[in-house]
Amino acid sequence: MSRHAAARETSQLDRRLEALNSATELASGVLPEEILAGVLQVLDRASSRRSLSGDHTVVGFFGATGSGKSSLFNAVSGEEIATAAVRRPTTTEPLAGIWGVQGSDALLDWLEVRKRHAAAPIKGFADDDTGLILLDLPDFDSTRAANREIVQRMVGLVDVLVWVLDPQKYADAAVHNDFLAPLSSHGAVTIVVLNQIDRLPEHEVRPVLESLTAILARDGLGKVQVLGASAVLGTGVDKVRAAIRQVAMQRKAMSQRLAADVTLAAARLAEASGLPTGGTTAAGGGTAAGATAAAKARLAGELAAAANVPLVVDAVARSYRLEATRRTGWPVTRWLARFRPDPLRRLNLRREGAKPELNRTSLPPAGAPEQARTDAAVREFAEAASAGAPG
Ligand SMILES: Nc1nc2c(ncn2[C@@H]2O[C@H](COP(=O)(O)OP(=O)(O)O)[C@@H](O)[C@H]2O)c(=O)[nH]1
Ligand SMILES: [Mg+2]
Repeated sequence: MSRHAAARETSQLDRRLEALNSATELASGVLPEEILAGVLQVLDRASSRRSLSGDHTVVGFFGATGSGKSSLFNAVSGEEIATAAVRRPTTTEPLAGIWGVQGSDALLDWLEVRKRHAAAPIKGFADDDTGLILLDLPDFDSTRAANREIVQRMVGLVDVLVWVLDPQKYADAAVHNDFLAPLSSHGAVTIVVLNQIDRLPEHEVRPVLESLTAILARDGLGKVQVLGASAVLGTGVDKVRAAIRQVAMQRKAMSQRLAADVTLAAARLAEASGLPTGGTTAAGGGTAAGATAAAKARLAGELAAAANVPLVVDAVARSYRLEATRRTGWPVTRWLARFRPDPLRRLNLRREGAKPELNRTSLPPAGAPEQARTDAAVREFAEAASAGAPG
């Protein structure tokens, strides 16, 4: 991605965060507290993450107990950084493998990752300026609540989510219902790995990958990358590495993740406020019908009537006819016309040398009916013009 495109993406994220902030302010006191708290958390996280290193991409390995997160973390890193466990206890604390150590401390402090390992450069994958941070994480289905909490928090913080599944448990409801489907808006920063493919008979690898792809499509992650791998044999590990490398090198995962958070938060706000979600009307995207020519004409007509314009028009017409008769008519009618009062003069609208600021017209003043008629006309116009716009 060019520097230019990256800047554009950043300013677009700026605008969306600002809009989400305004929406939250408008909704304060109107929508339920817990919805607003969730959105504020998104805004808060976004500003924290953006104030920290934008040159680092944080990639977390998530999955069920024994799926092979630690083993895959090691295989991708090319080092035995993490302890993969044949027996329990397993990973209880996040562990970071870092390429490009400079400037990642504050970011890791914010992530609350204490165990940090400066990893050796891997040719063609990551060297000192890749700015890549891999995180080995506890199991999302851990029996320890503290571990599950860490995972929940990390799911909300990392830039890229790598889900490590295995052939036994890849279809388990827990991972799909609790994590993948709710984060379907995060497809651009999600990679799914089916690990332990060495445990499957070769002819079953493809059907299982296809079945997993189909389940992910139902989660709303139809476009996500699905890779088969064996952390133990090393099969497919290059592809996992390449996928991670590509995301890190583009330097836009952070913005994409935060953008996905904004999308999700905006959808929740829209849902809570009873607006249709999805499609163009979600998140304030509705288009007002606008002021049609017919509505404008109706409004003008009503305002004119309330301001006595027809009365004046009528008086002008009659005055003109009278004047014409006086000047050009048959002498008898011309003579009679002299005794007819000028309708305009009667309205006090035709006094020679009249000063408008001193002389009031004799038009009837606007009373309650005219006021009501004006109000109704303006209301009707506003309603017609804003039809279809979100609340
Ligand atoms: N056959 C096979 N075993 C694996 C694979 N990956 C991990 N394992 C084994 O599965 C067990 C759990 O692995 P670990 O990496 O600790 O899983 P974690 O709990 O997800 O971190 C260990 O005994 C690993 O050796 C794999 O790709 N194939
Ligand atoms: Mg582990």
